Amino acid sequence: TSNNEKGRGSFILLEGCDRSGKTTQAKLLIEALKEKNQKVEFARFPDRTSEIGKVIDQYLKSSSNDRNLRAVHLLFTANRWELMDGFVKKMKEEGVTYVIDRYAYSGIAYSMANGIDKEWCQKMESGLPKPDVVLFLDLSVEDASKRGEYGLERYEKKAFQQKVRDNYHELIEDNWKVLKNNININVIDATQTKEEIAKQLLDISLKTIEESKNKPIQVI
Ligand code: 2DT
Repeated sequence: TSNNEKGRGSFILLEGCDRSGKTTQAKLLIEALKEKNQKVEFARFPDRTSEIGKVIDQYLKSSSNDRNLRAVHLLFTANRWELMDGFVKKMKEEGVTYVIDRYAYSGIAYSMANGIDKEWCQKMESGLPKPDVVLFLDLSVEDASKRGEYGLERYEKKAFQQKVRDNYHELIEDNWKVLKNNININVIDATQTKEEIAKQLLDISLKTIEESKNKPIQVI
């Protein structure tokens, strides 16, 4: 429940592979929601500014393979746990809606691509706040790679991205049943124009804000 007379804000999550347009669309969505007089803030995971985030940043930028990949998964997870309390407080007390770029589903899809089993990954995410809606920007690796060179970070390679995309699709197919509660997920065709995508995301987000304002925040 909420201390805010207008109800709580929503947790809107953007997910997808590298180059699927998440960051661009997050920015557009925030501008559009502000125009509709919504209180809205942007966040992203990993958040590289915290102490844990700095370690993650080093990992992503290095090419050495001497790290234990479960320990790496736990760093990303810890980064969510350390920040979500503050976000939930603002959603409840100030009615702020969060548009978040990546979360636990990136965590699971990328760690699975590193060979870690799905069930182990999901256990580490269990109990985190659940997004009110997931907007999955779906783009083939072929189309994504046409958007220009991948960057230089560790996971920005075609073969790895293909595994990540397959994992996302596996997770979507069982409706992320691997997670305790079903997820409200929308698969968005990311080959559409920027404007078409932005309009769909805005419509779904406004509906979500309306529907969740008087409902408690659930956990995954
Ligand atoms: P950005 O390019 O969006 O900064 O992401 N990743 C992300 C994981 O492996 N696990 C996670 O839990 C999260 C949130 C995806 C940097 C890379 O980090 C990956 C790409």
